[in-house]
Amino acid sequence: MSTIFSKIIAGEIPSDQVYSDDRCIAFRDINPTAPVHILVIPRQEIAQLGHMTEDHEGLVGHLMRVAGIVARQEGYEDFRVIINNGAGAGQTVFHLHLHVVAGRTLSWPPG
Ligand code: DGP
Repeated sequence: MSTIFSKIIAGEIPSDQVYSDDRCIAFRDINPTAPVHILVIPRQEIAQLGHMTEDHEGLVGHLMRVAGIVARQEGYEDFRVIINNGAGAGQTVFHLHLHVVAGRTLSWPPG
């Protein structure tokens, strides 16, 4: 099922895009939790990490590499990547996305 992120990929809803290639896009989260809070999403619709198949391994590896690219682009070598899988884990948009968070002290464990 399509989500608001499909509309962002299609350009039907504006976003503050910071990266784009043939497999994914990255844009600033509308509700940032840190000075840098970027979402990296595949162009392909995959609802959540737990629905990944072996066929998606290359794509998801690419998303991870792009997380590093966008963090460095923002001037940060230290950053955190978060994937919420399922409503119980805080997922609200069911189109796979990596949160890339940087620019403040990040405590551990996360909430
Ligand atoms: P999650 O809770 O892991 O599913 O994260 C979804 C994130 O998506 C949340 O941090 C807010 C962000 N978000 C939701 N709708 C929009 C939107 O229309 N534009 C942008 N830029 N971010 C959105």
